[in-house]
Amino acid sequence: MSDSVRKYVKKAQAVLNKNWSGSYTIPASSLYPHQWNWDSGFIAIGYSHYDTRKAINELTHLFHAQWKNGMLPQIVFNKSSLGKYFPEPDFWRTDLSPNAPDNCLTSGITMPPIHAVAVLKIYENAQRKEDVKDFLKWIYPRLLSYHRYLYGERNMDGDGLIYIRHPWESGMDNSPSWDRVLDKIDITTVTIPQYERKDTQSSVSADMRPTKKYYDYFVYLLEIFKKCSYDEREIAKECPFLIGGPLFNAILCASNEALIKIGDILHEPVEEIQEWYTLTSGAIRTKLYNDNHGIFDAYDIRAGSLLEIETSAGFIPLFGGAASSKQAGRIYQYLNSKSFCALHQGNCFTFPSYDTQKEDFKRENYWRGPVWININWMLMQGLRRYGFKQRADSIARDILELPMRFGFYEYYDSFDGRAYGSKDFSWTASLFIDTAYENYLKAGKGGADKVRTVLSKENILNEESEPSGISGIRISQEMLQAVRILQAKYYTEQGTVDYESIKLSDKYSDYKKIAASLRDFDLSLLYGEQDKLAFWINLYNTIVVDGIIEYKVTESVKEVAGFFSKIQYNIGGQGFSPDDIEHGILRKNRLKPNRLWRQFGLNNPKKKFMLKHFDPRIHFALVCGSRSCAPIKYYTPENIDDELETATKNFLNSSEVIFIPAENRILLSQIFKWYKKDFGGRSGALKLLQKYILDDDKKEFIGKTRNNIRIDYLYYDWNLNK
Ligand code: 2M8
Repeated sequence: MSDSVRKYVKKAQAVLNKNWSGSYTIPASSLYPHQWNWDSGFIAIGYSHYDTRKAINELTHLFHAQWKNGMLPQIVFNKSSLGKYFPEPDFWRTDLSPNAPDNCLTSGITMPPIHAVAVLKIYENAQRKEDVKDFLKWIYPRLLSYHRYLYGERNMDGDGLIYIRHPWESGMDNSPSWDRVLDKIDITTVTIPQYERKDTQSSVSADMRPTKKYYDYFVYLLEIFKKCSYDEREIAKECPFLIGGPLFNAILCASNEALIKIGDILHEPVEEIQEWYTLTSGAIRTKLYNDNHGIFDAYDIRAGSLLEIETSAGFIPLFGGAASSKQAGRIYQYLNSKSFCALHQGNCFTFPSYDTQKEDFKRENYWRGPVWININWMLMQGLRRYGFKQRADSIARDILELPMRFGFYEYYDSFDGRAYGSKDFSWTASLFIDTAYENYLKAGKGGADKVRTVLSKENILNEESEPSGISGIRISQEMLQAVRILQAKYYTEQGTVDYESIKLSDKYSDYKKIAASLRDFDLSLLYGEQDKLAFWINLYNTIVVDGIIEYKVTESVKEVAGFFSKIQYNIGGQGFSPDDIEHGILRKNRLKPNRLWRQFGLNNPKKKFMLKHFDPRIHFALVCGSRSCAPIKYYTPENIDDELETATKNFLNSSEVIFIPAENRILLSQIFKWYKKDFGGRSGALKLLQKYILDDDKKEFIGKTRNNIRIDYLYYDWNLNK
């Protein structure tokens, strides 16, 4: 991990320390002085990377307040902080319920059930698994009882679509999703008790908080709960707000999956949980998906209809694996539009909480537009899960960049990233830590550094197959055609490679035959510079794929020592390795990083194949089989110039470039360190950035600060680009 990211991980840890009460972590001192339900789940995930004990304490404290019917309350009140928040226990009156816990003060509603996901993370990230086993045994039945409560008490039709009965239960309290339902409630004929809000008196501007009208509805719903003594059946009859939403249910799916894994670790039967997963994911797919706009909506149970409101919640089914692949494709299209910040769109920071094109989109008002880190974090994982790598990476960058630029705040402006809401917000800090570890620090944990095979001599990969029988220039044409077919079928749109499927396909055998024909290919037949550029770039990318398959690489090319220098294709009687192609031919024999000799020695006959011109944009097109490389693409001789422009633009606007203007600092991919000279040194790199970066503010920043910018380098993730 780069030192800068590490430094910010420390700052994030300081935020969590500041908010640590002794046995749990408050969300933020300005607005939220007690323990919050899903906040603690997210917070424990951050701790799991560096303080297992605290992660365990966080959830233990929360689950000590679990209700007797299994409900996990939204807030656990700290008796010594009473008087700073509304509503507090005197207003909730949970003592009216026989289910309320005996020794804790809590609210009478719940929140999205992220906790099993957090528990599994604690286990997975623990250095010593045995230290966590007791906790796992303690919390497993409690998690089960929480989920059983949801399936028993909040499952109106028994179809697994779990409902919430208050906007606060959604976690996205002020979301426009609820307006229509709340606006229908007639409160003119009922008396709303006197209450005094504390949130509008805090350091956070009242404009960013819900309006009085909506607070009246919130309070009104609480009155119903009290009238029903928190009896779920009574509430279900009385409450006008009963919603089966995509966020809550998708999180429940993810937690069911985690619970199954925890059950397996503890050798417990998990059939019941599997059934829950099937039910809820099915209900999301069939009941909540709205093909009209390609997103998941919330379902208003009272009205029996979908609430067609385009919020970030509608994308989260990807996180729980609940979307079908067709639905995921549609969602992805919508996500990749101006509405939710298309990839590399102007100044837009992903991922707004509400469609930016709607008239009532609000930049500053919480849950009505700004970017939230926890939603980003879930979407990032959902996108990865469905193979949308590039988009997931760009969200990872925003998760890191927003707090690094603007501080660990509650939420951020989608257009200029300005920070809003509470300062020093805990889940922003903890999910920053998780993202930093998962994307930078821990990268390589899957064996990226373990050498399994040592290649001590040249290994020709196109020696075994029978050649296809073609000859002359057709060999290179057919070769490109075969690569194009492989890319169309097995390179994802996001630039990752489906190695497992390629290996078994006929197309790969066809490709191998054509690769075998290269043995008789006369390279002097390649004439124009464009043709050569496209030929060599495509060949480099494909020999890497071929080598990965041949050597059964599972986690990283680093498993095979000598990968880039010893695997070769025999072309016209001479062996060409990826290093020959990159450092010899394409880089015109410039030095390879950390090596003192040139790829082609004085009398090396391959020298004559070096390109006439060196184009630094090749660094954004060559794919070394790793996550930090550019996404893999096929390059055409006719359009190679435009294609290299696009590849460069994509790479420079991806998570491999992070701006921290407050510190006059930019974090760049290691590629810029290794190939500093190729880019014309520091000033060349800055010029390149200024040319290709899309965000106007960042362009201006480079222009103004050029001489004082400090450049640091990000961790290079060598895990396989699968
Ligand atoms: C916000 O909600 C609380 C009520 O639960 C509030 O506005 O007072 C939401 O952002 C919610 O998702 C979050 O858990 C809570 C504490 O961070 O604040």
